[in-house]
Amino acid sequence: MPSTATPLFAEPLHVGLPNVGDRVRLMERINGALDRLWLTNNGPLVREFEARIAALTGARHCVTTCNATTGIQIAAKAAGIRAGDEVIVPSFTWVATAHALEWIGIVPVFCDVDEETGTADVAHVERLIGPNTRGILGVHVFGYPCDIEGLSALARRYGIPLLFDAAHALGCTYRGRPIGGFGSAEIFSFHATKFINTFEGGAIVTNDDELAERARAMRQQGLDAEHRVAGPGTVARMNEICAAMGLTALEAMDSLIEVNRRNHGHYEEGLAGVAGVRVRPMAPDEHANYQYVVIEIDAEVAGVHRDVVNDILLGHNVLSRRYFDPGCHLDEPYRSNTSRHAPLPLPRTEALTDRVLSLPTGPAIGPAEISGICEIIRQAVPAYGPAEALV
Ligand code: T4K
Repeated sequence: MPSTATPLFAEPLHVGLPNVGDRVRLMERINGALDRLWLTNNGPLVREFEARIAALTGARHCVTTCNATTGIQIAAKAAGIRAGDEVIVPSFTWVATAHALEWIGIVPVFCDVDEETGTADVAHVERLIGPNTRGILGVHVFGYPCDIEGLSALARRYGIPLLFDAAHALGCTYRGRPIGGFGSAEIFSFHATKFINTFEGGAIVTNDDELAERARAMRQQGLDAEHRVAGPGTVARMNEICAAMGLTALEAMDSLIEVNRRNHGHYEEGLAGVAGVRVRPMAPDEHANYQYVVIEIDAEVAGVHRDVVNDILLGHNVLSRRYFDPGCHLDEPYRSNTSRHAPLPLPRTEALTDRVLSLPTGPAIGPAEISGICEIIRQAVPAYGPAEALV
């Protein structure tokens, strides 16, 4: 940890502070659930939340879950992927993407990414397709949509399901269409740190009627609409309190995007001209939720490594996060068995993971805080030249 005598910020600035929305509305909804004494198992708030997410994404079905990790597992099973099958996933993601599969015996095989978008490199995905490949799981990392057209063409050619981990991508678009309606299914996260949160939660969104029906049964002990056991299942449903939070947060969605977009712009202005430092852009000509502000620090050009800047920020109470370093292929259990999980080196993932740093955003911070954070970064970069002391 750095030794900063006086931190610039007295209170910590977080990445991922929850967006709560109108607290009075939230409590009204929670009180309604308590009055009804209907707390879980497909209650009215969950059904309303599912309808809102389906409408927002333009997809026919939304099946909520207790989190996205379990959502990925259920979506994979509902798409017919079985234990022992291989699924190609990018290594540049939160480890949940890979662990969700590994935990149920599906083998994640890591592909490299396109450095500009951070998403799966379609050519590399194709090179990894082998006799045991039964699926592709793309990740719209930081809300940047995958090359959906390229991955869809591969999935069609090889006759395998295509899923998307859309944990970061609610409110984002691909070629003008909302994320949520692509591939066999897309999975959102509504964890507390996500753009729209339900304390904990997730959703499988799909246009496939049968996949939706299977997923709906699987998340509730395999019970079908007539309450008969139709197959194996687990318990992965969302409860009414979580849906109350989700509905309330959704009401604030437009203003959240506006705040995040403004903050993103302030960071771009504050770091403009700092050699070797850039704010990762959102996809051009698309809608984005701007939930993550991710900078890249090229150590050779900036004259300082990302980790040093991170330590300096932490010393000033700016709780930046190294999302996502290292790549999953270098995490246990995958790095011990690279011949199974990552048959090739992943040079672009490793270059990217060495540069990225997520910075605080959201309604809790504004231009003054961002200007302070940018000043800390500018002073940390020798290539930028000496600046006035902060403290
Ligand atoms: N796929 C992708 C691509 C994902 O990024 C994730 C989750 C998933 C799948 C799985 O989704 P879920 O199954 O969880 O629904 C955080 C989140 O916990 C994790 O959900 C998220 N990705 C990941 C990118 O970030 P951690 O371990 O870095 O941090 P955490 O949650 O302890 O706290 C992060 C920051 O947020 C801290 O500075 C404190 C602040 N915070 C956190 C919580 C929970 C708050 O201020 N309030 C809170 O309630 O993983």
